Amino acid sequence: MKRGEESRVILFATQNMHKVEELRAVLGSCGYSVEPVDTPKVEIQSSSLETIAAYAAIIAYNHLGKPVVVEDAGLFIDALKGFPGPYSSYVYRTIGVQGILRLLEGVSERTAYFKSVIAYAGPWGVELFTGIVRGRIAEEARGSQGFGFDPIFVPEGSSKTFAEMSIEEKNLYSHRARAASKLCEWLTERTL
Ligand code: ITT
Repeated sequence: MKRGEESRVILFATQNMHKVEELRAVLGSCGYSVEPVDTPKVEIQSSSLETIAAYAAIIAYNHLGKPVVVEDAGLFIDALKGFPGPYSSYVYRTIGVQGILRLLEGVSERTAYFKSVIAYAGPWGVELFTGIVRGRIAEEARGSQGFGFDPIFVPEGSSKTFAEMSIEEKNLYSHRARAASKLCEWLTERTL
């Protein structure tokens, strides 16, 4: 690695390689590479994704001793008053996509949004970058790409679910890509 290159690598504490690929595509376009690191992501209980992500990033930074990104995301369904929101990971592992479809059986108000909070911790403290995409929950699961609730989420402006899109297409809409673009702007400003 050449001098200076190290600062162009963003370490990302996650177990989810789909998230890594999505962030790579965005940060690559502003000159940064993304490397997953196997640091424990400690998730405190909170109803705020910002709080969960900020704590997790600070703990990961203290553990690793190097600047590190953590991301926390969730699906907020209007008819369910924002459920599963910050509990999305647990709900996905328990009732899953089919469970959400069952909860919405006969419900015509199917609007929802995904929210992503990227927390970047380092000697500067912790910076937060958020992104939201509004859309609706499909009547049935469609597509095989992506992860989590992608097969049932249709973003505004498309008729496809995220699971029917390539990473590049999902990134045109996604909460994570929007948060990552803000991180890109911040990184670019700091290196000017
Ligand atoms: P980490 O290792 O980064 O924690 P994770 O998959 O557990 O990976 P989260 O804790 O942020 O991620 O959990 C968010 C859950 O919300 C995730 O398990 C998915 O079910 C769902 N989710 C978040 N973003 C999503 C996306 O872009 N597409 C589909 N589902 C998503």
